[in-house]
Amino acid sequence: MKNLVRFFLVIAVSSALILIAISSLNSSQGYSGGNTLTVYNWGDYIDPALIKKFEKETGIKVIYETFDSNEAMMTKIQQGGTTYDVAVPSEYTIDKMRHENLLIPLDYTKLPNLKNIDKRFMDLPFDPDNQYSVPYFWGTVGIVYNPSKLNGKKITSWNDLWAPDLKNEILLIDGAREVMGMGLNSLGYSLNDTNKEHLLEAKNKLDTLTPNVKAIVGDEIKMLMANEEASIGLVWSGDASEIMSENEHLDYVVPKEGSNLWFDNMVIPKTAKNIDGAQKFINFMLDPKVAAQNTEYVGYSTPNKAALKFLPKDVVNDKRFYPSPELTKKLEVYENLGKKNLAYYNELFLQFKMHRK
Ligand code: SPD
Repeated sequence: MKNLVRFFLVIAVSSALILIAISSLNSSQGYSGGNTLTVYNWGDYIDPALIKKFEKETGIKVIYETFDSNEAMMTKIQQGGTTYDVAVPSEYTIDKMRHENLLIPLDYTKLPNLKNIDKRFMDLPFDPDNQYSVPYFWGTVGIVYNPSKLNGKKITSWNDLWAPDLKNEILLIDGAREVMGMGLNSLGYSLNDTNKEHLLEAKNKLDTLTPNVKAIVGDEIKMLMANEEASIGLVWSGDASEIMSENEHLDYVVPKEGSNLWFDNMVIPKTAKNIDGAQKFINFMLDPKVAAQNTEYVGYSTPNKAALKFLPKDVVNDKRFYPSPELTKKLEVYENLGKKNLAYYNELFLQFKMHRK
């Protein structure tokens, strides 16, 4: 009998120890809830000092993870097994996420700083009434280039990139819609085209750009362009602004055929465990001084109107990065084209990447 009691005691103690081990493993892997908050953002997209400031002000510990594409971010959230409290998708992905019931509506009583956002960035078609998302950064897609390495030649058109003397001179950001978009725009098609023949035509045209493409890369495009490893880069405007602050020989242009106007917004995914903390974090990022500090650090354009007065005049007056509403009206915002069409864009982009090998 004594042995039986000892046996059950050993089982009970070991189970308790296993449970403690699992729970401490979870917290060390960044599972939020309680007094932690898990933020899932693009790489190089926040001033780390602001995370520290938020932690100090609120006593909430931030676990910070990054992604490099909307597709990767959304797949991770769909798969479950994560506890992201705040994420920062772009517009067409926000539309997808709200339709797939992956987002929690925001509580505006907890977001007083929302008043600081310029009204032109609110209530956009991908999230009517901003039920699920609030603006973080915005910008365009364009070409950063080095005129001194191009004999002073100016780049104005997507088609300039196909010049035979640009062999191995182009870096492309690793984004399916951005690269396919360049192919589509260069042919005069819309960035939201779903005509299969047009999409295939765009991919075939991209294949002919291959000799000029040095590499398809992620955030390292900034370092490579600033170090003059290539003379042309397909980039998001904020990356161009950061590259140009490192190397003043470079310039940025939105090609004359048109391009993409994009918006990255903060959301609370269904995976959230600390909704109150998420609202606090979003409200913190909307503070004008915080937004200005973040803008100076990251280099992207802020939608926070009240933050503009804390930023250098030459930054906010630079029409390449703060284009006028008249110009932005001529650009296209990516639409949520539906699962099948988006999968086709991704498949063609993958084929283009394989074609290079
Ligand atoms: N390194 C930060 C990159 C953020 C880019 N977001 C732009 C998305 C456009 N669809």
